[in-house]
Amino acid sequence: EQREPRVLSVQSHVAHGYVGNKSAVFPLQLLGFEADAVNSVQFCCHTGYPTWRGQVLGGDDLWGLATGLDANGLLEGYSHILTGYIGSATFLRKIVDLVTLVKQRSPSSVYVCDPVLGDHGKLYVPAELVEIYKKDVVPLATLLTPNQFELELLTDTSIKNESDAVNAINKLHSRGVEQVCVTSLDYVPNRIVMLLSLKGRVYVLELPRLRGRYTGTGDLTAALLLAWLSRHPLEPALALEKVGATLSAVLRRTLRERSARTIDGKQVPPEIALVRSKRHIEDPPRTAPGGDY
Ligand code: PLP
Ligand code: PXL
Repeated sequence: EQREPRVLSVQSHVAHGYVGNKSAVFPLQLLGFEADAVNSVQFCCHTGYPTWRGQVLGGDDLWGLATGLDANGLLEGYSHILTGYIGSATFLRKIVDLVTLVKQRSPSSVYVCDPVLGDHGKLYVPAELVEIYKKDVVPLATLLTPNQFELELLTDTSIKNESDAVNAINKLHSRGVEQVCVTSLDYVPNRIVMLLSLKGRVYVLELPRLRGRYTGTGDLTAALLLAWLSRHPLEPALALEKVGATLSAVLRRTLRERSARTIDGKQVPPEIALVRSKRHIEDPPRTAPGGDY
């Protein structure tokens, strides 16, 4: 019996824009996954805007939804659980319990953990989350998708080249994580390097670094990796290439068609052009796009 792929995605909700579940659910659905979304926070927009308001959910809120799903027998159908941005320590501690419970109910489920902590030297979650990730969350992950800064924090290392990155990745493998994908290494000028390490092999993908900064790309990357690694379990290089092709296409379209806005005196980067990129999500461009950045 072929099991329908079904993801439990626990991430942020924003009314406006594309981060967290808003950045992950649409691509997952386009790629054929049922996506059940649980929100870790509910904000008007992401935290890069001058004003952001809303609610940060706590552990009890998460546990209410989890036990409700379980009471209906609904934790049994998950092929994957995906977690991203989490805004409180109580919520993250309950994630440990939720992943453990999903693994009991769906023994073959895969846990994809995007350990969202910050970027480029800046934490954007409460500092106490770092230790909880390190000690309790990382060891549960099947696939972990840190950016460079998150990899450094989780392994207490400093990364200046590929060999540093591979050593850090191996520390994570030694803690039981089967698959690690570092989504944005910075050591090659004008490039974003992605490293995917699994089954004793390391796959490298380099993408041109685009002008400007975007938010939500890490969330999109984790969702795309989940989808393509699941669809091509024996061809990780192909999966990585498809992820990179879609990511580049989305960012190029964003750069071409949208510009930063000044809101209340603050520059806010454009939201990623996710909906308009529908075709490039369903069918990643075959040749790595080059040139016209
Ligand atoms: N820009 C590009 C081209 C990327 O591929 C990525 C990685 O997914 C990012 C930006 C975002 O990286 P980070 O996870 O550090 O936000
Ligand atoms: O993309 C990470 C992210 C997720 N969720 C919220 C955010 C951000 C980054 O700013 O603000 C609410």
